[in-house]
Amino acid sequence: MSTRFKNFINGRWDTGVTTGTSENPSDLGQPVGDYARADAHQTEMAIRAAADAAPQWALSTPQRRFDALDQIGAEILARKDELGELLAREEGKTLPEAVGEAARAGNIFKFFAGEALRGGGEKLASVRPGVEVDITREPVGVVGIIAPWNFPLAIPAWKIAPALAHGNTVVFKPAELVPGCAWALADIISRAGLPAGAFNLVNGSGRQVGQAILDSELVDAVSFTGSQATGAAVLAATSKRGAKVQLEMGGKNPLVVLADADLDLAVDCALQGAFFSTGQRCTASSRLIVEAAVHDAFVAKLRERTRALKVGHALDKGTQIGPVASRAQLEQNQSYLEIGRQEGAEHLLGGEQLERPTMGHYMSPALLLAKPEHRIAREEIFGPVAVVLKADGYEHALALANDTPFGLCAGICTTSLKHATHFKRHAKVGMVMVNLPTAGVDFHVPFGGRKSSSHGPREQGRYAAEFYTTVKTAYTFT
Ligand code: TXE
Repeated sequence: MSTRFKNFINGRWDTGVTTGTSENPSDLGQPVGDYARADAHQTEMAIRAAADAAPQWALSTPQRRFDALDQIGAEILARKDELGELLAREEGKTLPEAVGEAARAGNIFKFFAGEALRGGGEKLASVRPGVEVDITREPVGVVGIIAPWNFPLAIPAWKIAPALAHGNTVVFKPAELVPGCAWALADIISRAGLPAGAFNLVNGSGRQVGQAILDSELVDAVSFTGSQATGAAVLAATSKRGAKVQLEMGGKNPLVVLADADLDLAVDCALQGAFFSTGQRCTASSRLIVEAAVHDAFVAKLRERTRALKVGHALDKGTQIGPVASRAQLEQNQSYLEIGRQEGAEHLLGGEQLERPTMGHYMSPALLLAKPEHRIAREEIFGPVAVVLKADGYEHALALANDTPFGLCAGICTTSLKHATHFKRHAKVGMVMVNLPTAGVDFHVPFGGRKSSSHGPREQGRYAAEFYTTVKTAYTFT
């Protein structure tokens, strides 16, 4: 098989130093394609190209940046079905989820096309006579973007689009599981009229490509989404040399169900939040905290609905839960189920590895009754595994919800305005949902968390400017 998914460095498509294969987790017999893997040296060439292009792109007109991003967004939207199919084959989420993600990526580029025009600044009177003060935002420079595999179009889009919109140049390193999606995005970006080097795609390992981005003095800022362990390494490396850094590192998101909730709505929220996208979302509702009065009724309903979910090939009509994205992730899910059993959690259903007509990483969604101190109730599993915790009442539920090192998202199902309002105020997270699953966010508003979930300014929406620009204050005496 010839290398289909190449790197894009300094305006040219390049082979790597080695070749990797992108698997199809629904059908291991039908790989998606071969891809070029770069080493540290090739990564440095991409970084140099981005640094050389930075002054020109920083001074480009807002119209030029608008046109480029608008064109990218329009093409993604026009081809969302085809891109969605590629995404479903490569990452394993169902076709409707994948097409929805492609559309989100297109909308993100469209939104940031508008942001290029809305730049602006402030003019203030000085405290000194005859002096004027201008406050403007300037690009940061070269941005290194290190992305995970679980949203292979949307997450790169919500990092690349604001970077370019605000006049930065980009070196993008995708996760190794999803080079096809990265290539498709780069292919579209390559035709948008950017100067050579303004956008670069470099596939390869975190150890080589990722590390070269972190260590380069030419990279002014790094935006990372991935695991906590890698996030800590990214923070250490970038802090050492004083680069700007933004980290998104997942969650253990609580969904509180109070006794006054609409129980069917609450079960819907739990089912969607915990298991859709095979539970591989940083915003997944992985801790279901249920008030004692409705605990048994809620668990019984959720159990029935979970049992009925159809696990299958990502492209099959009727599949609700696609395969787990990789063997390593499947093994991690299985090992957490074993840890749960050893800790004394009550395994209610699911977690079996399933056989389907094609060989893939299929696993049924799992539900367990756990205690707050269990590891399965504290650590991010990142699979179709949810735990139920029992709460005595609202105050106890809130305390359990906040009893976690993470702080990305929290949800509550209730018909009480008083409790909903209190929860919005007191949940120690970056995002709160009322009568909605914890997963499922808009593309035009800030995204991010607190505590171990996030570090640095928010992503997405107007707030993205905090990371992708630096503020300049200019004084003029006239
Ligand atoms: O993540 P990594 P992986 C969690 C989830 C999952 C686990 C492992 O629990 O099971 O992480 O997934 C790059 N320097 N999440 O291995 O390693 C890497 O190549 C620079 C949750 O995919 O964090 C990839 O591009 N970069 C999360 C990116 O970092 C390095 C989403 C993320 O990979 C690097 C993904 C290094 N030394 C995983 N090492 C969420 N909650 O959204 C790796 N990378």
